[in-house]
Amino acid sequence: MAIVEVKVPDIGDFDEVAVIEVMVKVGDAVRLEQSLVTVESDKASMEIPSSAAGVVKDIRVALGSKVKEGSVLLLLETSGEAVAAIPAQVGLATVAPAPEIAPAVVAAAPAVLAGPVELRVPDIGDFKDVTVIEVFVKPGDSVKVEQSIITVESDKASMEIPASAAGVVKELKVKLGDKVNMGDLLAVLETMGGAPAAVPSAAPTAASVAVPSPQVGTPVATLAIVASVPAHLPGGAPVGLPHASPSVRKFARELGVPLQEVKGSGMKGRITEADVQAFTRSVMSGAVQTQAVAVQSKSAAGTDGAGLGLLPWPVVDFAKFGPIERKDRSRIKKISAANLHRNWVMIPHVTNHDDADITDLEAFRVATNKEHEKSGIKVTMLAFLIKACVAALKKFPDFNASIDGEQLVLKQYFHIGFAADTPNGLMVPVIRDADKKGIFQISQEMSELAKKARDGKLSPAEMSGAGFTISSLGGIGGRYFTPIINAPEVAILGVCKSTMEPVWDGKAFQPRLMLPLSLSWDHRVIDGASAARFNVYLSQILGDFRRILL
Ligand code: CAO
Repeated sequence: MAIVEVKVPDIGDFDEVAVIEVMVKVGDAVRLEQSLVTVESDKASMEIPSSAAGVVKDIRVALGSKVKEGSVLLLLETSGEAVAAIPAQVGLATVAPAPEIAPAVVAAAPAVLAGPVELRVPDIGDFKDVTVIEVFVKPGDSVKVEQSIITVESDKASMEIPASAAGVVKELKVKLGDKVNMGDLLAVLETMGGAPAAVPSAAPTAASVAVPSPQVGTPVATLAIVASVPAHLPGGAPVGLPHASPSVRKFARELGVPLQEVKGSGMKGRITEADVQAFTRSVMSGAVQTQAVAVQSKSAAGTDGAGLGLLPWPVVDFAKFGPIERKDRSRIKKISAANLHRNWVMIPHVTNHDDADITDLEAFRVATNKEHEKSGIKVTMLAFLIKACVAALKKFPDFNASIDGEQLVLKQYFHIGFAADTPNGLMVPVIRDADKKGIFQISQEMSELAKKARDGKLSPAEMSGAGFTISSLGGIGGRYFTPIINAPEVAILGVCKSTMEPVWDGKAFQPRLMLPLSLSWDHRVIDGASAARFNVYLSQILGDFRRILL
């Protein structure tokens, strides 16, 4: 076993190219020469293949990362023989240098005079008989210098050939499917006045980008710009880069169009700009849903993961490994699972943890219960937490809010949900208008609602309308956890078991009863500073309830 760094090979003059696709993830087994990432400049994209076979241990780049020759892409754990082909430290750099794509060469270009100018295929390295797969211009079109006029493609790569002069296309000498070679005439331009600001015909240019040859370890340059992977439709597993030119991909990115969902109408299923526009129109008209939207609207009970581009859920014959028993999941468990799944996937959760000193509050609670023993009402810590949260929600109204399209709905009522563990699963009854109720009333209502929940007798009305929820595991144990927000709420407080801890008072450690708090919040609405302030304020109130009156 050895760890090998896979690096960006010599990619010619392409400096600081962006990673636009990462095709593997940690744990994947990759073959020698398997494409790992796609990088893109403004004119070309290329897949970078693996220099060794092995298992991906660590990925060092992310979408959007800028890389250049020598940048480490990932770490592979290889078996001894797999690395034999290329020494780890060499990575992919055993390739010949490559020149950059240059504008189509102007043959016999007049220096200043207006008149016809021939655009020819520049030096495209070792590429012979490449196919014209896209023609961007037609007679009568005005073209600017550097504007792409055609795309050519070999079996491994495609590249756009830009114009070297500005002018009006007088004659087009190629059509889709033609095979072209260096020096072939592509078009004749009628230039204007002082044009062309041209590249001299003698300019030594080429259009190849170097990547390793299939003969790993042999230093020869071969072009491998764009993978020839056909476009695929929703439902199909993404298998690589959609078949489209860099400019079409750029166009799609600008519009936020998921190119892998666009069906290409060009040659060999190639996606054209018109396909991207047509896809956008169908999404806007509602005729087509993007996969992302489809996932959101699909029943959250879905477990196949395919809509998210994840691996399918593993299907295992558990009985193969030992005795098992199968039992149906309860209706409540299935409903809450579907809701929790949607909330976890759709809400960007963050959880802040803090501790509150409830030494005095707990002493007060115990004394109160003793004093009112005969009332039959047991005052709970959760009742105090509900009141403390109401005070914090008044001070930080964004926590008692919901997203509604472009707007934030700020609630002026204080209905607090609390998670109740029942034999059938999790339920969330709601204490309405908690701001208007005292600790006794809240404790009593909570105990009634919790009983109803356990007996399966809660009405839908008793479970709706909460603006904020508390999930208390204090009666069970644990330190901290990450509660899942109960949509459409934007925050939830998780509470665990309080414990006596030594707390430094500036002079000595004092035994204090500390309550662990875990506040999960929706980062679309709330930011970390507000969450920290909310927790601090809550802790202050729990530390000294008189603060509620301030
Ligand atoms: N720290 C230490 N002790 C605590 C405590 C805390 N934070 N909170 C409660 N306790 C103690 C209580 O004082 C009580 O002790 P006594 O019996 O000696 O008086 C004991 O723990 C049992 O309390 P409880 O949990 O039954 O009662 P509660 O009012 O605190 O909570 C309810 C009621 C309905 C919230 C609770 O029974 C429950 O169902 N909790 C689970 C919630 C849950 O499942 N959350 C996870 C959701 S995400 O999956």
